[in-house]
Amino acid sequence: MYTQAMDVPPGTSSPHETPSATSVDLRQHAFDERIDADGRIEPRDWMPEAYRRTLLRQISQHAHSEIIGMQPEGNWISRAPSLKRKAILLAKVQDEGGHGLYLYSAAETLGTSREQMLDALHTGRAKYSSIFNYPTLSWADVGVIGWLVDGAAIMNQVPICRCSYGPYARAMIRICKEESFHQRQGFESLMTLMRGTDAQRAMVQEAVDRWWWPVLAMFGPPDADSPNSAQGMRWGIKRLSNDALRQKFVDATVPQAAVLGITLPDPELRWNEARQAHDFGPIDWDDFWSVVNGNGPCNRERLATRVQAHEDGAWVREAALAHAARRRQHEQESMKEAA
Ligand code: BYC
Repeated sequence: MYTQAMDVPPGTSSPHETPSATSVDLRQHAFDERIDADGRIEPRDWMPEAYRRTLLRQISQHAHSEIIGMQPEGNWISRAPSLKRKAILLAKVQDEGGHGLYLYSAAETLGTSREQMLDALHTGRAKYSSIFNYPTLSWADVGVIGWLVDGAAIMNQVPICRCSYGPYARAMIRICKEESFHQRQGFESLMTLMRGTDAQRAMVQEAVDRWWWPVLAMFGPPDADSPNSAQGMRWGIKRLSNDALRQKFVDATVPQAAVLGITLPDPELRWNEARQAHDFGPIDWDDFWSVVNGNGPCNRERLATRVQAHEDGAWVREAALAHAARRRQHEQESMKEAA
C-alpha cells in the first residue's frame, strides 16, 4: 500500500473550499463538530485538505491491495484439486476484484480519477499490502491465505465500517460480509487437509510456518512507529490502532489453530493471565520494510503481472467506451425524435 502518490499538490482546493478565512474557519468548526459527534462526512461536504489526502491514500492503497491480492491465489485456479475447490477459488478471486472496484469508486469521490490511481500503482509510486509479495508455493497456501490473510483483513476492516467517511464505510460493510465467507472457506479447506494424510497435514503446517509472521506484520508498524495512526484515529478513519488489531487477531486465531491441530510458529506465544491476552514474539520489521520498499520475494513479479493485465485489457476499455458513446448517441437521437 502506500504512498502519498495520489495526493493532489498542496494548496489544491476541495470543491467547497472558499477563499474567505472566516468561512473556512466556520467550515472547519462544523467539520470538527461532526467528527467529534461521530457523524459521517459525505463527498459534497467540506473537508480539510489533509483529511481528504489521508483518505485518498488509505482507500487507494486498499483498492490496490485487493487487485494485486488476486494474484497469489489466482495462481492456483488452474491447479485446484477438485471442481468444487476451483469454483470456490474463482468466486473468491472475483470478489477481490470487486472489492477493488468498490474502493476505487469510493476513492474517486475524493476528486481523483481511477486512471491517476492506476498510473501510480503501475509506475511503482503507490503502495499495496506487503502480504501479497510472498509466493503461494503449495495448495495449502490457498487455505492459509483464506484463514489467516482474510482473517487479518476482517479484523482490520470491520472497524473501518464505522469510518467517518461515508463512501468508504459503506463499501467496507459489503466487503466485510464477503471477507467473512473467504475466511471460512480457507478454514474449511484447511480442516479438510488436516483430516487427510500425514503429507497433507505437513503441507498445511509448512504453509502456516511461512505465512504467520508476514500476516502479523500486515497490520502495519508498531503504534510507536506509525506516523499516520494518531491523526487517522482522531479523524475517525482508523478506529483501532495497529497494535490493538494485531493483538485481537492473535487472540482470536490461537483457539482456531488448536481446533485445526496446527502449531503456530512462535515459541514465545502464550496466554498472559494478567493482560488477559496472548504474549507473542518479536516481528521482523526489517523484513517488513524491505518488502514494503519493493524488495520482497514477489514485488517485481506482482507489478509486472498487473501492468501486463492492464495492457491486455486495453481493448475491453476501448470497447466499453465505444459502446457508451454509441448509447449516448442513440439516446440523443431518440430524444430529438420525441421532441
Ligand atoms: N503493507 O502510519 P502507518 C486484503 C505503510 S487487502 C504495506 O501505520 P496507516 C485482501 C503505510 O501505508 C488488505 N505498507 O499507516 C485482499 C505507511 O506508508 P505511507 C489491505 C504498509 O495508513 C485480497 C507506513 O507504512 N487492507 O485484505 O495509518 C485477498 C506507516 O504505516 C503496511 C487495507 O488496506 C502493509 N501491511 O495504517 C485477501 C486496510 N502497513 O502511506 C485479502 C486499510 C503499513 O505513509 N488500511 N504500511 O507511505 C489500513 O487500515 C491502514 O492503511 C494500515 C496502515 C493499517 C494498513
